[in-house]
Amino acid sequence: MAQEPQGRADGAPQDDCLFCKIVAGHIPATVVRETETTVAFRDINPQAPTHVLVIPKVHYPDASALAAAEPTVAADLLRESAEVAAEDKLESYRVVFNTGSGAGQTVFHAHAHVLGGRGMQWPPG
Ligand code: IU
Repeated sequence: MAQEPQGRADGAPQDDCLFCKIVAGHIPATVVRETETTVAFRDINPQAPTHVLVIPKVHYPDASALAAAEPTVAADLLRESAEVAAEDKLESYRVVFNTGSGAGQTVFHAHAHVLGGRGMQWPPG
């Protein structure tokens, strides 16, 4: 599991978590979809024409911790990723879960990156 600064993993909102603040509406974001369990918003530093983050409303430090604790919500992230891709009319797209700082994770609230609208390379950098 990725490091979690506050060490909690019960899904409760964290006062110092940027994405919890977006869920609460305390920080603005360009929200494209919202469900009972998830919020999807455009990344502020987009790496592709479509770059949307799909996050759970509950707080877990990464997608693996979310899947272990609340697997149906983890599945919701995948379902919503597909809906984001469909709304942006993407024929192909990439869903990324950076897990741990060594993999590039910088925000320790589970999130899926949905990237599309340009050609993709493999392997990723
Ligand atoms: P990462 O996988 O933890 O590195 O992804 C975090 C993403 O959150 C990253 O792509 C940032 O550009 C994005 N982000 C954002 O959309 N809004 C913010 O206020 C902040 C980061 I801070």
